[in-house]
Amino acid sequence: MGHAHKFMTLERYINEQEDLHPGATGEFSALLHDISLAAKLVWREVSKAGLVNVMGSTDRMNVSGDVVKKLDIFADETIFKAMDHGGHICVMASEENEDILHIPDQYKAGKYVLLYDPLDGSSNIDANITIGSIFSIFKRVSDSGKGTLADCLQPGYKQVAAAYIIYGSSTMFVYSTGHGVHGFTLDPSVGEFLLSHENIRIPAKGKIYSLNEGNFSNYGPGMQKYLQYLKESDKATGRPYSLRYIGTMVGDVHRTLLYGGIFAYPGDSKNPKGKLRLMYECNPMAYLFEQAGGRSSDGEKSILKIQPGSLHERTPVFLGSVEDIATCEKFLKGER
Ligand code: AHM
Ligand code: MG
Repeated sequence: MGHAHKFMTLERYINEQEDLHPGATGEFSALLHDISLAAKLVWREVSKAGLVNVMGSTDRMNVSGDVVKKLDIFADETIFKAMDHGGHICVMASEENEDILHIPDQYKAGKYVLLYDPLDGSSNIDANITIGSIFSIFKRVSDSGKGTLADCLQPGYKQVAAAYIIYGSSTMFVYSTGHGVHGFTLDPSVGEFLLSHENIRIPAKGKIYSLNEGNFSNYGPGMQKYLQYLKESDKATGRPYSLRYIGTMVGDVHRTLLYGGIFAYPGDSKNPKGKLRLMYECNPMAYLFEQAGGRSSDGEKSILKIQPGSLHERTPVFLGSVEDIATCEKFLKGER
């Protein structure tokens, strides 16, 4: 036999983590289990995305005669339905919906709050390029009963967990509950997420940058100078950097977390706050980066310090290795 190897399912990992917290009621673990079920349900549809027109359905009906929903709407509804009846959540909010989402009256409201981006990178679906789902979890601040908008509008440092699913060449579940960042890869033949990346640590410095550089002419002078800098040749500082950009935040961020470097969606003259949403995209990813020993920034401070004013607000965002974010911030502040 080769090296000793034990299979660790996501389910078992979550339960063993719970045992480390003597006071735990199991509510939180149940919530995480439900997210992993939601992930599998969405993955099942995502993996068939290209078949919609093959299975004999010009009018967007599938073989069983159901009207086929757009995948992002399907993901949105599936995640809501997977999470609404566990008794652990009091309110949800999703990138696809204007207002907060209440738990149906017949179900118990719990102590957690869930915000999610059901299908990130949806413009990439038809080209069979990596997409993802993103989750942010808070504890409620209201006392009891139905959750409120105030429960949702908490700064990112108050998160108690964050996760993303990447539907890539493999499907992975990456999450943190404040004790490191752990990655699980789906074995589709058994339908289980298996521990593949325990305690992910982002390198202190990378050599890849990732952003939509097509917006270059709209960037401010600091950002432009930084990008010029990354492209200059200098052995000592590992330049030029390589550029990689998928255009799915989950994909670009996942690579950055594993390899290091910087992912950015800066503000520009057309969109001063950039494109990405604080509550569904930036907060959960910032939490994961900081948990993995990396940094998040809005250009000046940690993303996690932003006090949100509304559900769908956007923020410039920089995520990556400690050294790379520090260098970027210096350029943005005009110090270099
Ligand atoms: P979406 O939630 O509508 O898919 O948009 C978010 C996506 C991110 O995944 C990605 O980082 C960004 O938008 C790409 O934007 P752009 O096409 O401007 O580069
Ligand atoms: Mg998105």
